Amino acid sequence: MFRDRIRLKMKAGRGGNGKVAFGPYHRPLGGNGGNGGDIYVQGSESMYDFSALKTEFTYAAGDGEPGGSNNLTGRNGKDLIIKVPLKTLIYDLDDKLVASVDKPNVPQLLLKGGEGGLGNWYFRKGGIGAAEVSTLGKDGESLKASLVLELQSDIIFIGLPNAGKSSILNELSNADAKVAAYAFTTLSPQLGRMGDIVLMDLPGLIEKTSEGKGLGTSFVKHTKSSKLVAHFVSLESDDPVRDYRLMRDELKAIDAELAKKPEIIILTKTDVIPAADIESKKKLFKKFKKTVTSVSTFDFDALEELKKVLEDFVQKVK
Ligand SMILES: Nc1nc2c(ncn2[C@@H]2O[C@H](COP(=O)(O)OP(=O)(O)OP(=O)(O)O)[C@@H](O)[C@H]2O)c(=O)[nH]1
Ligand SMILES: [Mg+2]
Repeated sequence: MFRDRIRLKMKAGRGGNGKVAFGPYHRPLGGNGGNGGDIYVQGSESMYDFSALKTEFTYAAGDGEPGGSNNLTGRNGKDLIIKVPLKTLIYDLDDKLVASVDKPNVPQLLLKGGEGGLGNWYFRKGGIGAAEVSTLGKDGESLKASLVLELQSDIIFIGLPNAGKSSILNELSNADAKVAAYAFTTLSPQLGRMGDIVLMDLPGLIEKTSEGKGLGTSFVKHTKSSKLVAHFVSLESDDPVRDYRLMRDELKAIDAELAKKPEIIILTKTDVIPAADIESKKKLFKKFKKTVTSVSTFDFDALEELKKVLEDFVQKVK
């Protein structure tokens, strides 16, 4: 199941205790404890949601080892790196933003491990009595956090259910999204990579999505980073222009920012109408003053052309 919001418990390692030990002639020789391990978060480009993370367990870094005799310092606890999808926002329980992970493969320190305690060797100059002294390792930082995902993409696919969005995503990218001849096949955002460009296929929108019909608007947060909207309209419809207008109105009602993004209109399933009619269908959309292109999953030339159009479009708005 797609998860774009989870709670996680995390705890950095505790410092190891300082040691009280003696060498010959009662010389203090206890070492310091090792430091507790830190917790890092790191963005991963191969994760698209939080389903790989475990909510029922505490993510813990290793504790530091206690100090040893002969003034040996204990080993530091092992650091822990938690991988998260991009972009992940991490909040504490007071809803304060603690970290934002928006770069891949760079570990970001989130929680610091506790310092190790001091052994009695450290206190050797303290005079009588001090020789018996050592301190305890400190607790590592801990956090009960909410993680919120904002998926990153360059182009978002929108349109009515069944318009052919996922089919085209699969043709243009490395994605393997589910395709079927019924509405709401796609239940969560699907990402695919077309060269450097990230495409995001969204569940189909319908009239009154903004009022909670269909799959609702919970995905809107994932559209923020997108530069472009690819609006899919199926030529199977008896009135593609009406479908287009309906969706535009709906987009405005769902999110003003989303509706303002530059848009390209993609007429799909050209194979279901006579080839001679394609141009006239495109002309119907001229009044919207947007780039209009057409495609069919059965037309390899058109798919290649669509790829180019999308690449140029991203280039232009960059
Ligand atoms: N004839 C024809 N059928 C197509 C074409 N593209 C997609 N289809 C079919 O249309 C149906 C819907 O395709 P999807 O890609 O699942 O559509 P979608 O827009 O992702 O649908 P939702 O996820 O429900 O919003 C499937 O049965 C596809 O096989 C096309 O170019 N020509
Ligand atoms: Mg789909």
